Amino acid sequence: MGSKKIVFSGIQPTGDFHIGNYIGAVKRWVAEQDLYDNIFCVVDLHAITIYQDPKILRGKIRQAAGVLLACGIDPQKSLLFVQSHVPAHAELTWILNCVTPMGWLERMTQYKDKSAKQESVSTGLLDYPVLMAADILLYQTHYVPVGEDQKQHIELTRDVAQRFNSLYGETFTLPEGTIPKIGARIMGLDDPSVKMSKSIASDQKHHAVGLLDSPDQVWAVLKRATTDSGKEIVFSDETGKAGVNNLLTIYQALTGQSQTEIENHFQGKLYGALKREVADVIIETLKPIQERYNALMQDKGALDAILHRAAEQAASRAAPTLQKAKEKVGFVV
Ligand code: ATP
Ligand code: LTN
Repeated sequence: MGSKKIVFSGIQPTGDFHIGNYIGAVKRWVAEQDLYDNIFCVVDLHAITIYQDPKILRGKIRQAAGVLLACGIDPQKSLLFVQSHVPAHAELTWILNCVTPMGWLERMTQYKDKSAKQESVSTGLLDYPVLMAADILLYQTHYVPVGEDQKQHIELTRDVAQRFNSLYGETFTLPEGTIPKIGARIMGLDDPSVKMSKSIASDQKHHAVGLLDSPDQVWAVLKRATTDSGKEIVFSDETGKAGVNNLLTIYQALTGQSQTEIENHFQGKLYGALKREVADVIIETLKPIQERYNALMQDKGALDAILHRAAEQAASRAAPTLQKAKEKVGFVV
C-alpha cells in the first residue's frame, strides 16, 4: 500500500445511481483498484446541501454503499465509508472555509445551476466545494477520478490547498482530477443537451437508466431516447446529432470497441436497432451488478460492519493531516 499513489473519490446518496455515474466514475474506480491506494466515500454531508427526506436518505446511503460494492469495489483493496462517520471532514471544512474567498464559491457553475433551481439556497450549497476540498485534502490525495462536471471543483480544491500552504506553510498535497477519455459527460436520454443527473432522473421518467433498473425499465427508457430526424449512426459533435452521439458513447464505454468498429457495425442500420443494441449492452452490464446487490442487501448488518470498519481506518488516516492543519493555524493541540 505504502508506495501506491492515493486515490479519493465520492458520490452523493441523492438518488438512484445511473449509467452516467457508472461510466464517468465508478467503472474506473473498480478497474483501477489494484493500481492505487483507494478511498471511496458516500458523501451524505454533501447530499443534505439540498433538502433530503430523512426517511429516504437513510435508505439511499445504504443503497449507495451496496451498489458500489456490487459494482466491484472490494473492501480488501479499497476503503469504502460514509462521510458523516468521519468527523474530520466537517472539521477540516471549517478551517478551509476561513481561507476560501466567497467570490471563488459564487463563481462555481454547479452552484449557479443548482441554486437557480432552489427557492431558498442554503449556506451549505455555496460551501459544497470546500467540503469536497476537505474530503480530498485530508488524505493527501494524488488522483481524483470524476466525471467532467467535477473538474471545476477539483481546480478549486487545488486553489484552496495552495492558498493554505502559502499562508501557513506546506500542509496539503495538490491533487489532480482524472477524467475518463470516453463518457466523461453522459447526457440525458430524454434531452441530450443536459448532463444525465440523479436529481433530474427522480422527476423525469425517461431521463436516465438506473443501475438497479430491470431489463424492461431499461428498454422503456431506451426506446424513447431522443435521436434526430436523420438516419446516420455516426459519432459527431454537432448539436443536432447529440442524441445519437450519446447512445454511441454509452455503447463505446460499455463494450470497449473503437469508434470505427462501432460505426462499421451500425452502418445501414436504423435508429431502432441502435436503441435495441445499446439497451442490450446496458442490460448485460447491469445483470451481474444487480445479482450481487440483491445478495449483499440480504445482510444489512454485514454491510454496516464493512462501512464502520472502513470509517475507523479512514478516521485514523485523516487524523495526522487534520492535526497538522490545526497546528499550522495556531490552535493549541
Ligand atoms: P446530482 O444530480 O444529485 O447532483 P449526479 O448524478 O450529478 O447527482 P454525483 O453524485 O454528483 O451525481 O456524481 C458522482 C460521480 O458521477 C462524479 O464523479 C460525477 O462527475 C459523475 N457523474 C455524474 N453525472 C455524470 C454524467 N452524466 N456523465 C459522467 N459522469 C457523471
Ligand atoms: N461533488 C462530487 C461528490 C464528491 C466528491 C468528493 C468527488 C464529494 N466529495 C471528493 C470526488 C472527491 C460530485 O460528484 N458531485
